[in-house]
Amino acid sequence: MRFDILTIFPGMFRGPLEESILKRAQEKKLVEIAVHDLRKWARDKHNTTDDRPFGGGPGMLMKPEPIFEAVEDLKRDAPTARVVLLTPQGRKFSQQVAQELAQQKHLALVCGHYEGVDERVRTALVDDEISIGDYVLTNGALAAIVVVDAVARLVPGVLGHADSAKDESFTGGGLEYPQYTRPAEFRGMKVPEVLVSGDHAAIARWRAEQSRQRTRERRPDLLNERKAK
Ligand code: JBH
Repeated sequence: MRFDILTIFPGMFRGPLEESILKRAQEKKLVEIAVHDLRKWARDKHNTTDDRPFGGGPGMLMKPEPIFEAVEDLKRDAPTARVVLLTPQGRKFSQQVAQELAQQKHLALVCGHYEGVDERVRTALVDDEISIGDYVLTNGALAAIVVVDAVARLVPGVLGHADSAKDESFTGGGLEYPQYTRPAEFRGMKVPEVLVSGDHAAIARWRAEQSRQRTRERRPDLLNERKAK
């Protein structure tokens, strides 16, 4: 799967994509991630990518021309690419949306900045608008990193088998049960007896009950979500 990212802050992508699972996925050629500086498509000598809003008001908007021309260039190589704008006004990102995007061969992610993006980018260029949650970020770069991480790990071969099974349990709607590793006693805190009992049926029952209880206490919305599906 290929990701093309359009941003005026390419430096923000350097660390996160070069560590751990995403790094290995790229080395194995399962995932290709290209980060493009939108300023490359700017026309004037100052490489301007934003401008003041018509009608007045605070803040700056991203100009349409550099974004349109960048996406058109990308589409020459990948005509089927799905173009996604990261914006607080988009539909809310979730595991379900990640699974949907993971079906694509090619994603182009456009990172919005400042107070927003010229409306013609939404109406005439992008296929989809996504928000990673209801809080204010300074720009879409971190949102794009979140989307790349969540989608790339769903590409076949990126995770080991143990991890992919785990993903299904989250999609199933509940929170994870408590987990422990050695030592069996740490600063007076003991691992629950059942986990060291060797009784696998009892362990499975305990985990299911803990997961149910934790979900009911902390995320009752997840229980309702499962019913709604
Ligand atoms: C995306 O998902 C977002 N939530 C909050 N702020 C944003 C800013 C730019 C892009 C988001």
